[in-house]
Amino acid sequence: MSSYTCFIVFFLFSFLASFTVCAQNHTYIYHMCYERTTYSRNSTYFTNLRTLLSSLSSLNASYSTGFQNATSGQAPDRVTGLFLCRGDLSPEVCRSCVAFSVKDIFNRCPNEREVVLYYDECMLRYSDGNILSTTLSGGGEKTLRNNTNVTSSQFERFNDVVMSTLNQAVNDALANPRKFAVRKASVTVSQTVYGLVQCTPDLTRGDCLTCLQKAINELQTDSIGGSLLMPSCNSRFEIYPFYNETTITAPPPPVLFESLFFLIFYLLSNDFWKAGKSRNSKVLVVSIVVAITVALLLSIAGYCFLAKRTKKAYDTAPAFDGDEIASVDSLQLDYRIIQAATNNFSESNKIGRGGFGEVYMGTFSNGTEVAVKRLSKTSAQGDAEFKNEVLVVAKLKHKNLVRLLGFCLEREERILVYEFLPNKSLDCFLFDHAKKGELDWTKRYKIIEGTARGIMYLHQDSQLTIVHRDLKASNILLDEDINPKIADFGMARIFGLDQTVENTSRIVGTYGYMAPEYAMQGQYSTKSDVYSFGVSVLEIISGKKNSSFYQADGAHDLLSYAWRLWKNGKPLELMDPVLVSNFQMTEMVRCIHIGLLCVQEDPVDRPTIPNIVLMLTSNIVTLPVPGEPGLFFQSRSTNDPLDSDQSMKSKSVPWSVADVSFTDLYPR
Ligand SMILES: *[C@@H]1O[C@H](CO)[C@@H](O)[C@H](O)[C@H]1NC(C)=O
Ligand SMILES: *[C@@H]1O[C@H](CO)[C@@H](O)[C@H](O)[C@H]1NC(C)=O
Ligand SMILES: *[C@@H]1O[C@H](CO)[C@@H](O)[C@H](O)[C@H]1NC(C)=O
Ligand SMILES: *[C@@H]1O[C@H](CO)[C@@H](O)[C@H](O)[C@H]1NC(C)=O
Ligand SMILES: *[C@@H]1O[C@H](CO)[C@@H](O)[C@H](O)[C@H]1NC(C)=O
Ligand SMILES: *[C@@H]1O[C@H](CO)[C@@H](O)[C@H](O)[C@H]1NC(C)=O
Ligand SMILES: *[C@@H]1O[C@H](CO)[C@@H](O)[C@H](O)[C@H]1NC(C)=O
Ligand SMILES: *[C@@H]1O[C@H](CO)[C@@H](O)[C@H](O)[C@H]1NC(C)=O
Ligand SMILES: *[C@@H]1O[C@H](CO)[C@@H](O)[C@H](O)[C@H]1NC(C)=O
Ligand SMILES: CC(=O)N[C@H]1CO[C@H](CO)[C@@H](O)[C@@H]1O
Ligand SMILES: CC(=O)N[C@H]1CO[C@H](CO)[C@@H](O)[C@@H]1O
Ligand SMILES: CC(=O)N[C@H]1CO[C@H](CO)[C@@H](O)[C@@H]1O
Repeated sequence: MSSYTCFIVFFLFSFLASFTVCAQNHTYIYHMCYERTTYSRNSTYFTNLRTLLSSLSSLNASYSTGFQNATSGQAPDRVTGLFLCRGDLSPEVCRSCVAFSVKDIFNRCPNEREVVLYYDECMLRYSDGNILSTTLSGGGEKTLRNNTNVTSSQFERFNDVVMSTLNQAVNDALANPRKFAVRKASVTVSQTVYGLVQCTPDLTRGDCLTCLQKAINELQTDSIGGSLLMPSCNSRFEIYPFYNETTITAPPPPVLFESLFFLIFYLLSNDFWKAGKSRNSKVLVVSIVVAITVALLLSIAGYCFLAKRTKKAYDTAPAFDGDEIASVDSLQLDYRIIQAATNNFSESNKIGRGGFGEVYMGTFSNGTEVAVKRLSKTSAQGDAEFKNEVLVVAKLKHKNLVRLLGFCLEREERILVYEFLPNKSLDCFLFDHAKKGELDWTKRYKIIEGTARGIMYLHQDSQLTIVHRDLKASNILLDEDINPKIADFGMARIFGLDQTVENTSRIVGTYGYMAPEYAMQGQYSTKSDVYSFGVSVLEIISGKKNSSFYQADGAHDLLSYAWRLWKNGKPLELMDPVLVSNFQMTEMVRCIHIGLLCVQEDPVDRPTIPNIVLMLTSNIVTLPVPGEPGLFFQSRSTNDPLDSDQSMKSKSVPWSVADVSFTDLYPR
């Protein structure tokens, strides 16, 4: 009997061991032995350290939150320690990683009083100083980068998407008690970046923000993947899903496991063998139970294997599925239909002219009214890319965006078909003496808020991070209920301009709305849109166009004028006189305040659009004090602002892409 039992035990053990390898394979990344002071094996510090490590890993509840801190002993031999598991991992993986690193830490740094050890799945740290609720660590950072560089033509766009994805993740993480968030966004139709940020949850929101800001700004985004590990926080981006996107894992119910093991132990115990029945039938029972267990373990091992395979398959899956290809075709319209709808692009149907071509009003034979934009024939890209980008833009659906309904690609013609809005654009109301009275303060406030929401969708919620690059009053259309709808977004993509942003001669924006760094250096980011939004807000409040502004006061432009009034404590003098009889003072002052924050010279000082939406909808958020607006200086004698290259003063703007789009709600 005993040899039989031994065999079963041995079998089960070897099997369990092979299974645990599947679950417990932790990727070592880096460790830092600070090498300041050491302890000896028979010191109090060593005893305290052992106590600390065992108490850190013994609290089962902490594995579900992925974080635990503990202290042991009294100063000067006091040890403080913590672990942090990557936020997407299950408690089981976390537990196994912590157990693994608790053993490993003695091999890595045998006698050091302060150590940090990173695995892909978890971080373990201890020190003789205080390491809780502080970001001061004096080192222990590790930057990793992928060996594959981003191609230079993609660099700007890639960098922009990575930065804004991580910044959005930071906002999410600050709102999460676990101080963890992941985000993904598309760079192109077929390429997605995945980002992750995490702080140790003992940090305050402000400390977490400071730490992540550093972790993001020091990331190297010239390669297709990278991470920055720090003792208090970390950031990472890749072009494949390195975190568990959905917790699709359905672990076998633990109850089943426990009862199986109980059964086995009972069967192997003496009670069972002493009880009645024949020996053979007992052996049979044991065999059956063992067989079931083995089958179960095999299926789990198989699952582990398959899960890995499935992940690989997902990585290389084509970007389009059948439905999406079908939808490209359903968007394509026949040239003759468009020709008929617009009376062969007649002058009488022409309703406007934008930066990319002329706009006509069209009526299909079934009565549907549309706006038809006929692109001028200088587009830089091929038909396939054009279709791709149209599809991307057509997928953006939001109540504050003008819908793209279809396109036409025929005989050298590239045409975009949009929903038609009969009430024209905001500038037709705002800057028209007869019509501006129709926009009372309630409506103007609604327009400001709706515009912010539309831009927020472009920057964030569409998962694509589209920078509008030409936001202005004439691109804000109004529907029958005076809801704002943003037009002309995604044009840089459709026109194939994204890769040529360094080239200032191809800048797509409108002077007067353009952020200084964009106008002068061709650098754009979501913060350039924030600047344009700020100019629009000040225009909506004042009813004055920036570009046609003249004030005897010495202020040459709307922004300086608004700033001067603000500084002198008279912000309400900015108000459009037609609003005087009926307005909400706190709302208006808040809007002026937000407008001024948006036009700060340094993009870092401008709030993000999600924060602007928060500021507009909640009075609880305290706004930072604005500084003097950043201006794109331009000679006022120039009549046509678009023809003014030589008039740009080469004023240097201290700015780096990595600094961009940070929330400044929290003091550093
Ligand atoms: C861990 O996984 C890697 C690759 O997945 C493999 O090469 C390595 O042998 C594994 N280590 C152990 C201990 O199983
Ligand atoms: C242990 O401590 C004693 C004194 O308390 C010391 O003499 C001895 O060298 C220590 N042993 C080791 C291995 O450090
Ligand atoms: C934690 O779980 C392990 C195994 O599940 C168990 O042996 C241990 O007693 C538990 N510890 C505590 C403190 O509940
Ligand atoms: C996903 O979760 C499972 C268990 O929850 C874990 O074994 C696996 O390592 C995770 N995958 C990644 C990529 O983290
Ligand atoms: C680099 O990125 C590729 C593709 O995302 C990935 O397969 C590879 O493992 C990465 N290499 C390193 C060293 O991170
Ligand atoms: C990638 O870029 C880094 C610096 O940005 C450079 O040192 C390295 O040689 C480049 N690698 C390749 C393969 O081009
Ligand atoms: C449409 O107008 C163009 C010139 O603008 C003209 O050459 C063409 O014949 C017209 N087509 C029809 C069907 O009227
Ligand atoms: C009207 O006709 C156009 C062009 O044929 C088509 O795309 C659209 O779906 C039609 N609308 C309705 C409401 O049938
Ligand atoms: C910028 O664009 C213009 C016109 O498209 C082109 O002639 C010029 O060479 C470009 N300059 C650079 C530096 O790419
Ligand atoms: C600073 C900090 O997070 N301290 C925590 C350490 O862990 C104990 C529980 O073990 C918490 O009560 C503390 O708040
Ligand atoms: C100025 C203008 O055209 N206003 C119109 C906006 O739309 C509503 C509803 O269609 C009309 O009633 C307004 O006259
Ligand atoms: C911010 C901005 O570009 N303001 C412009 C407003 O219009 C005046 C006059 O045209 C310009 O000098 C400003 O640069």
